[in-house]
Amino acid sequence: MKGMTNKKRILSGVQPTGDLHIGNWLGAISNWVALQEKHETFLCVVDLHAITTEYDPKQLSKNTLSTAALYVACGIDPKICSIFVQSQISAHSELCWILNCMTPINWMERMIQFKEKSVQQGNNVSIGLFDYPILMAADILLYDADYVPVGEDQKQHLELARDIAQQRINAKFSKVENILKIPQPIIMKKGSKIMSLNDGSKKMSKSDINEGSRINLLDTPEIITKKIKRAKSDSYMGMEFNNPERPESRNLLMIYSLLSGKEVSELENELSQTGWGTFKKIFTEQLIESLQPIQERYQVLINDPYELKKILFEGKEKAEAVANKTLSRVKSELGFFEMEK
Ligand code: AQP
Repeated sequence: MKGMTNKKRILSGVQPTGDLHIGNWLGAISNWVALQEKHETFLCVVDLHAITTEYDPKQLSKNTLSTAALYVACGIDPKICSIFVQSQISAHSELCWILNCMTPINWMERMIQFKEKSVQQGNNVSIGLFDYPILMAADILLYDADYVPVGEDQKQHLELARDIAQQRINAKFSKVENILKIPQPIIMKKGSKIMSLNDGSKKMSKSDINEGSRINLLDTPEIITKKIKRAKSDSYMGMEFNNPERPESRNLLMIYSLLSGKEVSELENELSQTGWGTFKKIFTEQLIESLQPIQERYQVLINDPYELKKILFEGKEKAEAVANKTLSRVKSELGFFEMEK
């Protein structure tokens, strides 16, 4: 199970389901950036997950490339991380099938994200959406990941991956050594759940039908200004973090703190007498300033398809070698026929 280096290994990814928003960045990608130097990092664009809900085939490939370009634009260094596309490595689907057959259906019926997303979709819910957490377990377990940096919303899925690996594979089939490594979540305290701009009690999400509910990483300054102007506020004076009646104030303060590098307590003092109108102006300026370098780097890379594809090719080569090795180990331990022993 040893990796190519002594560094602990990380695996994470984002679905190319649309434009990435500041929740994906502050909750997930910025953590990858902070961890990449000290870890062996595998980052995938999880396009097989992206077809679990209604999608446009004309956009899938484009969104996949743009998601990968945004990883780099946000500070992921392709020289030290392997960036790859999930569907390019068939071991993900194959391990998913094996884990499907090992997982009790009642474990799946508890999954909150499925319950929430299936309500939105009415009669169109696919088996793929139900199976999403098992595919995610396969993604993680294939790489013998030590850590999985994700936002709060993915914590339950990670627990499921741990349970499948431990209880349904290792406990049942291991002979001497454990077959699968048990991964740990890394969920940062700050930014682990960025909320919608329209409703501070609801997660910011790519699939929210209301475009004004989120700030996308590629939104222009004009769009950002408009969205923040329309963002939900309240009738209180001054900005507060811990008042349960003010989830919108809490959310924007959290985002502002992450972008400016200032502590929330410091901001609360600074802004205790500031009204929403003034705060929204300061907030908008900060947001535009923080996103500008990401947008500039993105434009360079997206206009250089040769470089982008080279990054994804090299990432695939490294990732596939690791994934195939794990899959062979699992198949062998689970009793599948092998051509050569
Ligand atoms: N609002 C959020 N706050 C903090 N972290 C977030 N993440 C997503 N939304 C927030 C984290 O981003 C990573 C990638 O997420 P994903 O695209 O794989 O799926 P998701 O969690 O379902 O994200 P979305 O934006 O809500 O996408 P859709 O609407 O397509 O389902 C994960 O680490 C996630 O925790």
